[in-house]
Amino acid sequence: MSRTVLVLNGPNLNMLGTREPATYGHETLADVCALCARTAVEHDLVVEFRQSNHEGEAIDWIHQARGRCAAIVINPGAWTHTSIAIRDALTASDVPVIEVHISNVHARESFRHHSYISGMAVAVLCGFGTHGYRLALEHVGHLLNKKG
Ligand code: CA2
Repeated sequence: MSRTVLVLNGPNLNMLGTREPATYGHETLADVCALCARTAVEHDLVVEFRQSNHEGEAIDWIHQARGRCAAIVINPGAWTHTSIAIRDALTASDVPVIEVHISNVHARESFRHHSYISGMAVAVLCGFGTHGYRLALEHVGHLLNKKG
């Protein structure tokens, strides 16, 4: 059984740690990648860490996870609130999805309150900062260990 997890980050998340520290903290995306790599080792997972500003590229990566990845951990960034295409790709992948947001989107502007992804995700984490990525991967480990 695969223990590979696609950790996919959407648009502008490459800017993490460079602006808006009050909302997103000081850690860079490279720091988040390192956090995911450490967590993967602890839970015997293999992480493929990716970021794209291009929706079609992200959709291709999601399609490629089908039949290959045990889970997709996704911070869809602003696509959360706009993209039926990302949701459809995630559904078509037939891979369990955990949605992660660094900030608490429900405490922010009303346009961030709706997610096209949450309705098809097995779990949603928001407001835990970058620690949310660790929590998501720990949950993947837990789910896989349960399956045996
Ligand atoms: O809280 C999150 O993780 C979000 O997914 C981040 C998205 C936002 O559109 C969602 O509503 C919530 C934005 C990502 C942009 O990240 C930046 C980080 C630093 C500087 C500029 C952008």
